[in-house]
Amino acid sequence: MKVKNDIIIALDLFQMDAVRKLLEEISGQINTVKIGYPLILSEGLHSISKIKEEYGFNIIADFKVADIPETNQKIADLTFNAGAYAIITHGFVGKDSVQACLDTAEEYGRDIFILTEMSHPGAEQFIQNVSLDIARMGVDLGVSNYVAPSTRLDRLKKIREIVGEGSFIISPGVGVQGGDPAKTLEFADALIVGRSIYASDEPQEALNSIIDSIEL
Ligand code: OMP
Repeated sequence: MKVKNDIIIALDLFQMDAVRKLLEEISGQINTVKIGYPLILSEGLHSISKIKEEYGFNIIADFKVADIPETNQKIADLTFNAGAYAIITHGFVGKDSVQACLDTAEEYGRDIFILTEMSHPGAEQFIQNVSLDIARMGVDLGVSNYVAPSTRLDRLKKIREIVGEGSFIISPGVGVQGGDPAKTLEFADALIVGRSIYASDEPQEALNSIIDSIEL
């Protein structure tokens, strides 16, 4: 997967009009977006197909899938059928649930990302205790894409060591949550950035300044 400028935009907006307004400004500098519950619950699953048709981006569906295998399979099937390039799945539910997403991805020739440790403070309460095991499970299952936090670089580094240089790590938490773009890219392959760009009065400038800070 090649992410242009190493930046994935999190489109946590409620309306396609707002998405289009944002993308009109920045679409030349990105090729990958992440779409999650805010847009899908507001505008429907077909927002994936619409954005794909209109912009040709790779779309990562952030559904943090965390159910029994049979339900995970249904969710993944709908998501890939809508045109998503990849789906983000939780790992704490165990290997059979992850395997269901992986099998469905393989049927479509697509990918999954396993969410290891989350970026918010509350992640220290529960998921941090098992996040390295989640990464190890992903390696055992042959998964090569992971989500890991930019807000705790020591943890991101450990997760990189477990999944290896050949795996692809995308990292949320840059900007508003406190993560540093350049330092994060010492361990991750691409950044997930939401509010720092879409909530800015000048999204293009906000994106440029992140790109500049990475290139320094
Ligand atoms: P900003 O904090 O606005 O840049 O957005 C971060 C994006 O990454 C949001 O879409 C979050 O839902 C998502 N995210 C996290 O912030 N932390 C995580 O641990 C995992 C994710 C994710 O799976 O994308």
